[in-house]
Amino acid sequence: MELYLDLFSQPCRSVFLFAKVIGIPFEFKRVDLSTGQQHSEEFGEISMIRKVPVMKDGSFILTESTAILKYMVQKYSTLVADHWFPADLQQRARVNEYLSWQHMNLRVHGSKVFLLRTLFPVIMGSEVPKEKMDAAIEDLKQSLDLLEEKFLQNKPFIIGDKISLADLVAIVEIMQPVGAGVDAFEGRPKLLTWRARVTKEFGEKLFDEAHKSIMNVSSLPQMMQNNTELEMLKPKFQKLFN
Ligand SMILES: N[C@@H](CCC(=O)N[C@@H](CS)C(=O)NCC(=O)O)C(=O)O
Repeated sequence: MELYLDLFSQPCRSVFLFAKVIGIPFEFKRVDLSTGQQHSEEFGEISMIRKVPVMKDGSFILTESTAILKYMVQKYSTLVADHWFPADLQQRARVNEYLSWQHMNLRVHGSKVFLLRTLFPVIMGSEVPKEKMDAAIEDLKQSLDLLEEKFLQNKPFIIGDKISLADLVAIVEIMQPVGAGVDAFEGRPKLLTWRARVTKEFGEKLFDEAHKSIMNVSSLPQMMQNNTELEMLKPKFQKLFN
């Protein structure tokens, strides 16, 4: 199995961490988003969506992190403990509920804060307007409130006593604004202890390996300077933050 990844990307980290913690053998194929490798002819042959992660298993190519995670659960069912994606109807539905919710909520809101803090000034050539940053932080706060109050409640993990794909997908998204210097856990003791529990499931070493690049994200604008990718991002940023 080949996994096309860039660990700056949250969905890539979820796929990477899951494969590693379960012990699924794979070849790491780096797609460097900072230099725009997703636009290369070679990657275009792998995925016309031009986003990572992508999984290639023999001649079978799959995009979308949550589809890839579920594929790995089924393909390696003998290795994957049930709690990751429970067979129980309602427990599985809870995981799917979170996976569906997060795309347009925690993911979008955490990503916006991340992009404003890291790339907006270098791409747009100006400081982030205060009202835009305030609005993005407020959206993120609302998503984190929902993660705590609706999904986590007073349970150790989102579906109960054990970790599932939902916790994995949640933590990688929260680490994106954290990497950009916004402490999403501040004033949230419940979320902080949950983070410690989730990290422990993967082991500090593996968790840190996956998050090394995002925790050193301050070097990203410099890496991208004089890079054609910056110009390509400008219209996207104009649309996203108009
Ligand atoms: N819904 C997709 C999202 C994939 C995605 O947005 N990937 C981003 C990195 S986080 C990407 O490859 N962006 C490259 C681009 O937009 O040019 C998933 O869950 O896999």
